[in-house]
Amino acid sequence: MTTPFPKHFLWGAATSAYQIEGYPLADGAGASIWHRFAHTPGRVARAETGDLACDHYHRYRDDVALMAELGLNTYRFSVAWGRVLPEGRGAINQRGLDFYERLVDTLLAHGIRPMLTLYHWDLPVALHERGGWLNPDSPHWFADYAATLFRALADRVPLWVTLNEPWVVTVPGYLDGQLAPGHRDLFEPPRVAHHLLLAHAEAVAAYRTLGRHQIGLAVNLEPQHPASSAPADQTASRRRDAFINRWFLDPLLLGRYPDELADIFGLAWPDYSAESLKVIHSRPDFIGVNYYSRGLVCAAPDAPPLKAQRITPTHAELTTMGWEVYPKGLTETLCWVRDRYANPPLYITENGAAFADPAPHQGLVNDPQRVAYLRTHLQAAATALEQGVDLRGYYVWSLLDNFEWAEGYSQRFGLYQVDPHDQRRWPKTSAQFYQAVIRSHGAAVTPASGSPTAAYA
Ligand code: GBH
Repeated sequence: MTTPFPKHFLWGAATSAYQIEGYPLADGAGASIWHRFAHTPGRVARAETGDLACDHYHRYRDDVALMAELGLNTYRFSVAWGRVLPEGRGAINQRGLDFYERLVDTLLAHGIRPMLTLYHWDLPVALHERGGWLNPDSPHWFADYAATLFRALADRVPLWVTLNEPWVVTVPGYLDGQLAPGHRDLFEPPRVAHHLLLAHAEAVAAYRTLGRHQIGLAVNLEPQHPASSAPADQTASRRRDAFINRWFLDPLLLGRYPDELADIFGLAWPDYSAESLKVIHSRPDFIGVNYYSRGLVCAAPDAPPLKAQRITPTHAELTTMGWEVYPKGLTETLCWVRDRYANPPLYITENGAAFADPAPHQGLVNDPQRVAYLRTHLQAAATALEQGVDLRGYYVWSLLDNFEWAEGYSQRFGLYQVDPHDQRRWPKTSAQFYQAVIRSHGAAVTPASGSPTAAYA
């Protein structure tokens, strides 16, 4: 069977440190803003925390064995900054660094290429107390931390991601207050965003002085569609597109922020120096796209600063996160990046869905909705490949059910079921499906016959 997936396509799964590791203070680690946030009453559903999570910190060998069983040839994980630098900067905590060295070596021993994310939202508290991402020194802190990891692991880790979803750090973190550090402020987000972009650019520059390449960042992208043909809804959807999809990629790849942002933030929008914008304007080696859904947008004059809001379509299939299942949007997003930003190499660094899975039956969790979600999104990726998108790999979010931030453990995205009170891992049918996809180099994405399960039965 023919497949549009190139021979050396990377087949992976993704996780992040605070969401799976557990024992966030073990072996001399410094606390992160997520540790603090989760331990603040009222912030996370049912007062759940990452204290135990999937105990991946101790069970990483078993988890790498699961990856090998799936047939993954790559795995995306993040490093907890505070395990390596408990104060965020200064003295290295060798025991923390050792964990990642062991993990990387175990992956390599199984032929699994590590993709290492330097920052997946867990800023050391010590740095937050110095202003965190609001401090103009924060880009240097990050670049120094990145350089520490490059020194230790650049010879063994071929793929690096600086930041995961700077938009989520900025907006839920500093504007809406839903995620750590939980600020609600209009003036902070534009400053945080600028420092994140500078942090990314400085880390990339440090990496390149080592003569290395394959460093990028991961952004959350979601096409924004107007809920009606009314001009007000169309304007609202364009504003939301600038706000979510172009806020970070435009300055990076085109050298300027979208005009809509100055309008959205009004007096809170800073007068950035041309010099700093020039530092930011730099092409990463690849863009990581995290895709989950689209936004259906209507005008909301009473909802500042965006004056636009997302509505939930009544007819559509929704995940338990309330996100519409919309595979076509993945093709649209990949083609949009290709056209707007001159065809950069791309990875789908996250794609997946939360559903209410049943308990395991005879050792297997039946999750037909996730199988369908993965199949249709992989088909959408195949369509993008056929249309000339330079897509190099795909990572399922996530390998394991894990700590889903403010939602705690209730939202389950894994290929393997994990109950935080009983650390056993149970495969889901989506794991079997993905294994068949990988084994067939993507051919099993398209069912061999009419039956939805025929391709991997
Ligand atoms: C990812 O972020 C994270 O990288 C990962 O850690 C997490 O576990 C995973 O997704 C699942 O949540 O209409 O304004 O509410 C998710 C990125 C960005 C997707 C915001 C949903 C909704 C925008 N999210 N988006 S809004």
